[in-house]
Amino acid sequence: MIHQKRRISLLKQLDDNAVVIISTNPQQQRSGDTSFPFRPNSNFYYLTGFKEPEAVAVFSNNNYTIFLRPKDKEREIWDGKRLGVDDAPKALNADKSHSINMIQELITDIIEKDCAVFFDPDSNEIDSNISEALTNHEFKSVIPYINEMRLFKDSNEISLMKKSANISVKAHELAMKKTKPGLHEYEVQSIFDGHFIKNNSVHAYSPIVAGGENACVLHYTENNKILNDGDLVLIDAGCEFECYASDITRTFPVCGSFSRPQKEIYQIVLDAQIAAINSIRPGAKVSEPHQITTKIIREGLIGLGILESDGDLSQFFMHGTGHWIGLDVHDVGDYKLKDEHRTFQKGMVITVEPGIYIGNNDKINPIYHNIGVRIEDDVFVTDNGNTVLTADLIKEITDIESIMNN
Ligand SMILES: [Mn+2]
Repeated sequence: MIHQKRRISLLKQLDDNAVVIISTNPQQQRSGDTSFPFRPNSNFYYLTGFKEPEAVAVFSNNNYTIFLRPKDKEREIWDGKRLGVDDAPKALNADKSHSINMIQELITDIIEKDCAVFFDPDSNEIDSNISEALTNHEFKSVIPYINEMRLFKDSNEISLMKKSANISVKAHELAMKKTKPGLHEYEVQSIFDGHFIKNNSVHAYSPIVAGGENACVLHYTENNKILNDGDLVLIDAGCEFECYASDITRTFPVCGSFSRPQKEIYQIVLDAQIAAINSIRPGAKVSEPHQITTKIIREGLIGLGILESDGDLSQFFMHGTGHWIGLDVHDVGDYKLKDEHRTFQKGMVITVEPGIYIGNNDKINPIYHNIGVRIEDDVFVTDNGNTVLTADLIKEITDIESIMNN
């Protein structure tokens, strides 16, 4: 029912004669005859709830037709069961269903001549076949409308995101407890792999397990070095549960105790992160968290003599403070409306993830070298403020040291 509600609410925003065509992702080949695990297109899944590959949904104010793979006894023995054409209308709340192989022949019957066709311009080749059959129609992008809808999470989505967050929280907690000097980064990653699979989820993005200087490579995913005593480890990992992402970063000492310089840097990032989270409420500008983190991190680094008072902060903090999260880890939705930063509103979910990264910079006191810290949580905007979906995961220095040493 939730998907039908979304289709209706999308159509309400479009022309009366609108027809929406939206298709799912193709199966991606990995190597030889093996494929990557299939993940549906987020927009298609959002509007249909259907998880099989090779499907196209076509809907208007008076019809919802789904094209999908027909039943195939032999293929189903190899690849698994298919919903099939006969069972699709009931299962998906559609008026009609047809084999995907019929789409070119049938699409012109479904879409009348005077319809405005709303589609995803970035979608796959099924759509280009369709557009060839519909040369006389007006085409418009449906994406801005869907993006705006997806930005505001409904209660169904929030409960899935909470579940996703809980799984990731638990995995990070296990990693804190099990990390010790001498382990490889991938051995720590395997804690996440195992915990995610055990909870019917997958990684929402390539996990980062970065010891010491590797933390200063922002998208480090090799995860193949040894974790050394005295270093920090930065872990950016989150699962996807029922297609909903969580995104958490924690940084902690491999040996279980922060050194003084590590503490100093960590505390600045933590103070910045908490202050930024506290600024998130309906009506606040979405640019506010980043303004707060840059101010606190700048002052903190100046206080430690790492940054000069007019110095360039971007050498130590070179990324934004957060992003929308939902069906995609970097979720859709505009941050600006008419060139102006928009304000937070109930239902939005954003990450807050400031960081400080100090490599082997000759100009900086060596006690701070190879320290990379990022702390990230997922924040849901409520009526009066916010709820941190990942709040159960500790991040205070004393809490981290105590969980690691007990
Ligand atoms: Mn993130």
